[in-house]
Amino acid sequence: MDSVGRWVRSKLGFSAATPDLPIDPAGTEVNELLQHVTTSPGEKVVWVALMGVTGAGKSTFIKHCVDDPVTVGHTLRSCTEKVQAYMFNHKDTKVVLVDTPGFDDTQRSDVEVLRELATWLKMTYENNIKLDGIIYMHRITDVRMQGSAAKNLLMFKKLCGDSALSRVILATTRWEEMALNPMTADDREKELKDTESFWGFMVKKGSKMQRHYNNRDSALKLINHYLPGEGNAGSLGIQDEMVRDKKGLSQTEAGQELERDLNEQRDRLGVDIVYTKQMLKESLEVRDEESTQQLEKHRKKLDEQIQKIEAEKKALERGLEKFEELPYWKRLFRIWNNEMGMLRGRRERVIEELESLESDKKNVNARIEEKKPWKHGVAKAGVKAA
Ligand SMILES: Nc1nc2c(ncn2[C@@H]2O[C@H](COP(=O)(O)OP(=O)(O)O)[C@@H](O)[C@H]2O)c(=O)[nH]1
Ligand SMILES: [Mg+2]
Repeated sequence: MDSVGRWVRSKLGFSAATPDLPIDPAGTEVNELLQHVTTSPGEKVVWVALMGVTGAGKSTFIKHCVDDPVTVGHTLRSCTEKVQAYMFNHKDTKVVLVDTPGFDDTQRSDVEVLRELATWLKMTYENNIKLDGIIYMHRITDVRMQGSAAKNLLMFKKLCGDSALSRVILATTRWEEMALNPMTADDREKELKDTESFWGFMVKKGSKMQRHYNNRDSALKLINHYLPGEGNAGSLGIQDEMVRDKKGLSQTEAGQELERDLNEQRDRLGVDIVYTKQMLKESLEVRDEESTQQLEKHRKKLDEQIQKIEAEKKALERGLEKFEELPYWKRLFRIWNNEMGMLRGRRERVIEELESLESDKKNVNARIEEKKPWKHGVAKAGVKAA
């Protein structure tokens, strides 16, 4: 048996023939997070999630607050592949900012994004982590609420549910880009607020609107709404649905919305394929080879798209990944990956501790030096004699 195999056997004590991995490493991810966020007695922790379309400015916002660098997307590829938490200290409070992927990820389907988000939200909720706030970011430069902006907003509402809306801040970004058109920007902001299906409904339910000016002060001003973080934290709609009501992902409001969207896409493709087949039949009858070739190509493409949609629907139906149902190698990888994560975290903390001890040692040495009698003009001999 290779060394990895031996390691796993020794680690978990199962027989290689009938592997049985009893622990759920997804839980250890949250444990690791909690270890990082451990507080001394009396210290407060405030959890704030950032949501919104890719490019709205979530990672940049975090970068303004947290010293550790966050990858900031300068291209259309979305950078936040995973839900990621970042912590910083602000006014005697530990603030944890949670970066989330948008529902327009160029690398992943909406179903994958929802599964990722839902898994994180479920795990944290089960570990008693509640969100004090949710900041929804939107570019004031967006001319219309269409496409990915509209989809993200709709999904956000479905994830949140009504009861969390009082903890939501709707933040507009990129104001400096509207410096030459302040009236247009003001009009857009007003439209967001006055249109029921944009932000109107949420504002009525207690969400606040605030401009974010792309600097640290402005970011902290937003965070200040959630300080000191006593008793305001609560769950999101989807957390209640999954944990309290024990709904499967496809049964949640957000899951249903995605299913509706997938069905619509599939129906549209279905109509297209009927027309294409009809035209194909006609072009075959008149032996128009060029058109036949093109139509065949188009039909193949449609078939592929339909298959992709069907696969997404199945993934949604499967719901959250269950550890026990993962293939063997994936379970091993998860365990290894989490173990590595824990060890890296521990190493960081040990290094921090060592540095702090090193600095203590220096201070103590300096004080010893300082206290030596001859520093104060007392002769060594004199001290000996005494
Ligand atoms: N002008 C301007 N650019 C911004 C602002 N916020 C973010 N950006 C830029 O927009 C791009 C995407 O930002 P990012 O924070 O990665 O967006 P995310 O996908 O929401 O995390 C980056 O090039 C940022 O520098 C803002 O308030 N003003
Ligand atoms: Mg990002």
